[in-house]
Amino acid sequence: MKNEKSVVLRGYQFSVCNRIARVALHEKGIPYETEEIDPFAADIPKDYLKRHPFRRVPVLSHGEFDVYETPAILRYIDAAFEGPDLMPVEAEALTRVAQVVSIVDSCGYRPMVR
Ligand SMILES: N[C@@H](CCC(=O)N[C@@H](CS)C(=O)NCC(=O)O)C(=O)O
Repeated sequence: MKNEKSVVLRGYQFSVCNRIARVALHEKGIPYETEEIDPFAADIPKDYLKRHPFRRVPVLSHGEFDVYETPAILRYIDAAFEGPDLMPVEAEALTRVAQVVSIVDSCGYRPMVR
């Protein structure tokens, strides 16, 4: 790791987005803590809603830095920490990754998850 600030992933055990962030953290070899947040609960903790005003999961915190939206979380994990690169550098491969992520976001999430 480039620095030793604590890493906390706040998410929901059944969330595919949370799982994606966990896979990225494991691939990079980043030690982290977790906090269970049920985004469907009526009583989501107020301090969580300061980190994610849209009441979704996950949120990654690294020291004082909070980020939500899974693609942004993955971008941060890849850029801020040492370890194997999560994204290819070659233009066509990088573009295919973006295409597949977009397809799954646009067309896969609802039928496969909801
Ligand atoms: N675009 C967001 C989507 C986050 C999202 O929708 N997460 C789901 C769990 S996978 C959630 O919190 N759902 C709660 C709800 O729909 O109220 C991201 O990429 O992180």
